[in-house]
Amino acid sequence: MAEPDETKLTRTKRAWAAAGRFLTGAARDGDGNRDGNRDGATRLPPGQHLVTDWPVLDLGIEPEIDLARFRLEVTGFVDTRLSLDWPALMALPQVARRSDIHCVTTWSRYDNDWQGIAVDEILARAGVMEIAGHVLLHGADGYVTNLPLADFAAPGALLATHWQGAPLTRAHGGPLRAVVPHLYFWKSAKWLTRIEVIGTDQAGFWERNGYHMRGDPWAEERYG
Ligand SMILES: Nc1nc2c(c(=O)[nH]1)N[C@H]1C(S)=C(S)[C@@H](COP(=O)(O)O)O[C@H]1N2
Ligand SMILES: [Mo]
Repeated sequence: MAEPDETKLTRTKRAWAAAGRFLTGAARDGDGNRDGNRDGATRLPPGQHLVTDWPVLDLGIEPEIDLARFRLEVTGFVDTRLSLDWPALMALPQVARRSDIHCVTTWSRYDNDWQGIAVDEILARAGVMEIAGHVLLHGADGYVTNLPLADFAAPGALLATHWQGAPLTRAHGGPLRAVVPHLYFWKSAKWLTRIEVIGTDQAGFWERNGYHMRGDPWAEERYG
């Protein structure tokens, strides 16, 4: 990273820390870790059952994304619009995170090992404006989902490229998907191509069709 970006990144992160921006408590997963993993007897949210396979759920269009043409756009209420190609994305710091999946259709899957890029790495590079409060995540299949910025930038969330050590398959949203493990899985957009930073909340696809605007599995925020 060039020096001006480093400076901006540092400045943005410091400003967020000072404002306690992503430490509101709103993104808590139940045990206060905000890592998407509740511990012990309460690890399984109410109304959920465990599975060991990984079901595929989407609207039926599974776009094939050529890495040579891949772009991740960051638009809306940001200081600098980003359009990152695959090498630019890979040049960002990579993280590994383990978390549980909770789907609103009642299945949960424990201990998913993800690799990818921490959300705040991306947001800090774009510079989120003061008026920003939410994001819309856009998938290449036309899917859209909304979530509060604080949930999207929570410590357990990432933009995932790998699952259990292997590149994400196309069916599971490869090459890049959001993973926001402390919310129901419909918030984790597959085939992620655009992060649109917005002010007040706007409903995405499922949210317009009766699903909850936030989707906290421990509060059973299934339907809105
Ligand atoms: N782009 C896109 N992302 C999406 C969806 C979709 O249809 N398109 N479905 C959502 C829903 S409802 C769920 S439960 C999860 C399923 O992810 P999986 O197929 O990897 O289990 O993806 C979410 N992300
Ligand atoms: Mo879902």
